[in-house]
Amino acid sequence: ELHYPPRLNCSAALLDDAVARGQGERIALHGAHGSWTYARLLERVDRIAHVLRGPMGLVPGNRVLLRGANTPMMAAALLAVFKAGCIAVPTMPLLRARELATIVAKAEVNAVLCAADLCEELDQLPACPPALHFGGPEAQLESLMAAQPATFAPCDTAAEDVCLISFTSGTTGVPKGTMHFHRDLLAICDTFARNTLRAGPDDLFIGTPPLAFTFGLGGLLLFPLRIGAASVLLEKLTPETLLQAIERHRATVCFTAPTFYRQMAALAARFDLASLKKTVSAGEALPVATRHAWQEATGLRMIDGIGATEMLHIFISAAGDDIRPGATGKPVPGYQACVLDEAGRPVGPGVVGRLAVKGPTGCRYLADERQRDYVQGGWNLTGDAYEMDADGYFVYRSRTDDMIISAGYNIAGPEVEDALLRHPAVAECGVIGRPDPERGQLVEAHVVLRPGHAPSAELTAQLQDFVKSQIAPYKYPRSIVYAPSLPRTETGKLQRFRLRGKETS
Ligand code: 3UK
Repeated sequence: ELHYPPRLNCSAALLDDAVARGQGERIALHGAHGSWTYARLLERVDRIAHVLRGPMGLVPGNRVLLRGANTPMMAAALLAVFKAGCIAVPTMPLLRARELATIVAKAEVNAVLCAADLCEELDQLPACPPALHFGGPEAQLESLMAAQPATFAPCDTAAEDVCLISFTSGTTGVPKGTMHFHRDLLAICDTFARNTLRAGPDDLFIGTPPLAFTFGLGGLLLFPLRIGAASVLLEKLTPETLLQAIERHRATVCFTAPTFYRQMAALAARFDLASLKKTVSAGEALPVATRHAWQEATGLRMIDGIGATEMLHIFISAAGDDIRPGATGKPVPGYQACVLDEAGRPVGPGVVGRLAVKGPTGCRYLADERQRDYVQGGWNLTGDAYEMDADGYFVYRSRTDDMIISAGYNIAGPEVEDALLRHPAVAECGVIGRPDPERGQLVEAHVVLRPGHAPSAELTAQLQDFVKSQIAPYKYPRSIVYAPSLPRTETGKLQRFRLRGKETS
């Protein structure tokens, strides 16, 4: 059971309380240009909060769009918006003007804080709310901050006041806004992070997910602050530069998506990764082949966890001895999950159905229609096809909409992908159903080869035979398309709709 006082400001609970406990001189954030102690971060947050409520003229409840890569300044801006009693609307750095315009309208944004290197797209908006830039040569925000008092009394918010409107990254293209309370930002620290991740004050967090994605907001900012630990915030990471950063900072806890772990596993031998203790994979399904490759390369057992923007963070996961390869895990303490049929009735173990989840952090859509269709009695339908095994472990099959139906068989693309990834020639792959006059849909694999391998008819036949030797033969990809790379979102998700849209011969 989680208990929070009825009046609660999450920023004060995370940061002011840490400094009051004597954490002030410990490092909170490492960035590319230096490190900030807890006291320094608090001071930055307080000055930004003053700018919001003073020169920017905002009042509690106003919505502030944030745009920036992972930097200490971006983290401070987020915490300042919460502290001022405003509502943060973080946006992914790669979003373009059109998507930003949708978010500005849907979330009724009142003001913008934007990293100087990302302001171009914003300048193209037909109606951009008042904006301040930070981190650049102009540094409008920083110069206003310098003139403000160094301490700000936290806005007296209710635990159930909205502090965050987060838009789903969307594998389908349409961004959906979800609302979260001050209480929720602490609740993810006190459920998944406390019970499953179990990190401590001497841990050093690192990873790729943007702070604008709740996977990153939790993993790289809220979780470390809640326990007095430190976090490394770096922009534009690649599998290679993330490995370098882990080695250089001696990071202990890493958050990223399966595709990054796959690529890191292939390079890991060149780095000293002995500092790493816990690695968390989320964003899309973790293939058993990737789990094994990572364990082989690092000796670490991956903590897989399914989370969603709607639920704020991870709600089914497993760590340590509870890990069962092939399963995501069990509901995180505090959450409930079940598998439902089309009519909304629970199905028994071993039957694939629609995943429903309920817990302290979900689920509130900005749009009422969505709330009506996807949330019933506090249960949220995530859009995932799952099955529960006899021991209560939840096994991912596919996104509900991505199940391939070929000649009457239901085939889950990720299962075929997992089989292909076990083949030494395959670096990345994505499996979709292509419309087919005879079979309804045809299983088609899009494959990126590892260096040293080239496409050929022989390789195609080899890969097909290989899949047939790993899983039921009817699931093998009748079509294989070779590609230099696969389309992914900023959050590491394969964009299957883009593979389906591709013309093939
Ligand atoms: C898929 C997974 C299988 C699944 C997220 C951790 O991904 C996050 O949020 P999004 O709203 O997407 C949610 C959807 O992504 N998914 C995520 N993790 C897994 N599928 N195994 C997994 N481990 O389809 C889910 O419905 O972008 C992840 C924390 C916070 C997040 N927002």
